[in-house]
Amino acid sequence: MRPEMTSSSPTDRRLNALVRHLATASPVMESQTTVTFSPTAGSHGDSVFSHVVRAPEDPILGEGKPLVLNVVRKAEQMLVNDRSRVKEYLPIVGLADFNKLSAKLIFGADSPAIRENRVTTVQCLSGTGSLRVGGEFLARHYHQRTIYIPQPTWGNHPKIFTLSGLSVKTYRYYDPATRGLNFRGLMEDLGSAPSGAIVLLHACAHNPTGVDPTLQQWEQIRQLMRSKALLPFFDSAYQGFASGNLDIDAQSIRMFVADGGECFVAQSYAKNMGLYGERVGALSVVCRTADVASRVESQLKLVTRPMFSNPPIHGASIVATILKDRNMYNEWTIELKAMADRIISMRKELFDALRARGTPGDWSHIIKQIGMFTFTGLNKEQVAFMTREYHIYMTSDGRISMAGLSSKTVPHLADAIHAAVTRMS
Ligand code: IK2
Repeated sequence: MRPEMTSSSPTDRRLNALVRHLATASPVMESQTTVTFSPTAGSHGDSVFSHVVRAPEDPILGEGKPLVLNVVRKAEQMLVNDRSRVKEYLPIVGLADFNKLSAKLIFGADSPAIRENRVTTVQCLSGTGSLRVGGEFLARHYHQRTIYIPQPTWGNHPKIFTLSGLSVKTYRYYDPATRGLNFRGLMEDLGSAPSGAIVLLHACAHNPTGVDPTLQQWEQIRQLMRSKALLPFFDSAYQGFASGNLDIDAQSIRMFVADGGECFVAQSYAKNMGLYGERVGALSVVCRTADVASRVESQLKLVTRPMFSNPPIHGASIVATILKDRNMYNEWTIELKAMADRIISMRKELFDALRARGTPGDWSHIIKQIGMFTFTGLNKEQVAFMTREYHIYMTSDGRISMAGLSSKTVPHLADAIHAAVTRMS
C-alpha cells in the first residue's frame, strides 16, 4: 500500500470528517449509519461490480491474419492522397455513394426495384450491425415479432435478434445423416410457421454448414414463403466469396426481389473485400413502393441515430472507391475469385488426403459444401481429441475454417481427422 493511501493521512481524516458531517447533516440520510471514506475501497474485492461473473470467451473471433487485397491498398492510397477529403461526420444513413453501389451490387445493376426507388439502403456496422438494425426496426414496426432462423446457424444470430426485441424460433436446415440440406424439414417448418413471420435466410455459403439450397429448392422456398406472406430477411456475408462470382452468390436474393415482394438484406464486406475490422456493411429494405421505402428509411434513422449516431467513413469510402471505378471493380472480382478458388482447391486437397489415407466414412460433403466453412461431421469428442493431440482448433460443432488451411497444413489436418475417426468412433 502506498503511504498516501493509508486511512490515517490528514487528507483522509478530513474526508472522513466531511463524510460523517454529511451523514448527520443531510436530511436524506436519516439513519445513524456511519459512512467511512476509504480510499482503498475497490482494490480488495468490494467493487460494486464484484458480482460480475466472467463471460466465456468467444470461440470464433480473432482467428487469423487475413490478406489485405491489393485493390483495397490501392483505394486506401487514393483516399490518403486526396487532400480534399475531410473527417466530417457522415449523414445518419451513411455514405450516399456506398449505399447506392451496395444496393446495385446485391440486387443487380438492372434491378427494377432500384430503378423504381423501392429500395432503401443504410450503411451499418458490417453484417452484424445491419442485422441488428433490421431486427430493431422490425421489432418496432412490423406486426409479427417472431423470426425463424435455421438450425444450426451462425452463433450470433439468436443473440442479435433476441436483443433486437424479436422472438427467435428455429426451422430445420441440416441433416447430419446426409451432411446436406434437410429440405423436407425446412419446408415443413416454414409451412407451419404463422403467417407473416420473419425468416432469416443465408443468401449463400451457409454458416456453419456450407450447405446451400439448389436454385430449384430456392424457388420452392420462395413460393412457399410468398404464399404464406413470410417476410424474408437475407443475411449476405459471403457474396462472391462462395462461388467466386458476385452475381451467382446473389441469385437467391434476386429471385425474391424479382417477384415484386418485400424483403430485408444485411450485407457485409468483411469477407469479400477482406475489410473485417473496418466494419463495413449495409442494410437494404426492398419495399412495394417508393413512398413506403422513404418512410421506412426515415424510421431506420431513428434506430441508428441513438445506436451509433452515424457510421464510420473510412471503410465505406474504400468500398465506394472500388465499386465506382470499372478497373478497380474488375481487379476486385479477380482477387475475390482467387480467394474463392483457393478455398475450393483446399476442399479438394483435404478430400483427396482423406481418401488417400482410407479414412472411414464418406467425405464427399467436404467438396459439396461451399464457402468458408466445412461442417466436418466430427463430434465433440473427436474435436477435443484433435485439439489435444494435434493442436488443431475448430469450433466444437466440428466446423473448420477452410480459409485458414494451406497445402502445407492439409496433410496434418488429414492425419488428425484420420486418427480421430479411427480411434474415437
Ligand atoms: N452473418 C454470417 C452468417 C456470418 O458468418 C458473419 C460473419 N461471421 O464471421 C465469422 C464467424 O463469426 O463465424 C456475419 C453475419 C457478420 O459478420 P460481420 O459483422 O463481420 O460482417
